[in-house]
Amino acid sequence: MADLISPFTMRLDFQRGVLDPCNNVIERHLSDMRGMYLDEAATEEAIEGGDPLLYEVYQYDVPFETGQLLVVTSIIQPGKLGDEYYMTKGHFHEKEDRAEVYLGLGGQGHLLLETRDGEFKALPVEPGTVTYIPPYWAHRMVNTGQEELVFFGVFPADAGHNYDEIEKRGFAKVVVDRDGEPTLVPNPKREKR
Ligand code: S6P
Ligand code: ZN
Repeated sequence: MADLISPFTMRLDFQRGVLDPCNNVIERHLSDMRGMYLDEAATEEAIEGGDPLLYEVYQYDVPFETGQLLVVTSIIQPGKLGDEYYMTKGHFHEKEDRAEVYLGLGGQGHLLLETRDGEFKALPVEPGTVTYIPPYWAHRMVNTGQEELVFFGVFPADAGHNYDEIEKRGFAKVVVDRDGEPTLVPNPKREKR
């Protein structure tokens, strides 16, 4: 049984993606993602040069239990490390049979999705796209545009996050700038396996 909590409301700033009020704001800097971008020399140099903020997450926490939902917005900065676009860490849900919905609010991006069976998909994200992330699909958002990529999400509060595997091996493909065009290329880390 889920806890009985009171209904509540909050405001979403459609431009910036900020939720107000919000009781859990997470900031991820490049130093939180060591080893996740292909260009390790560029990563270290950028960390030493000020450790840029890559993305923020505004999550309204309710009890992390079956039956509750978490409401969340993410704001990814525009930019690249080497030729790889800024992105989220990416994760499987800890309870892998938990789905999620994303609504694009601002900017341009690709949502990378993959299963343990080796299925891979990249879906475009822009204002107005609603993406259904089914159970069992790991997901990572990549900002391929010149502006902040802002998106809203809802997911079961008991889903949890498993970052470990993605941290080690990434997704099957990475999104890189090739002559100014976002391009999906095979992840060399996977090919070494
Ligand atoms: C949670 C949902 C998003 C991400 C956020 C940051 O299940 O998918 O709120 O947490 O976009 O990504 P990540 O991979 O660092 O958690
Ligand atoms: Zn998720």
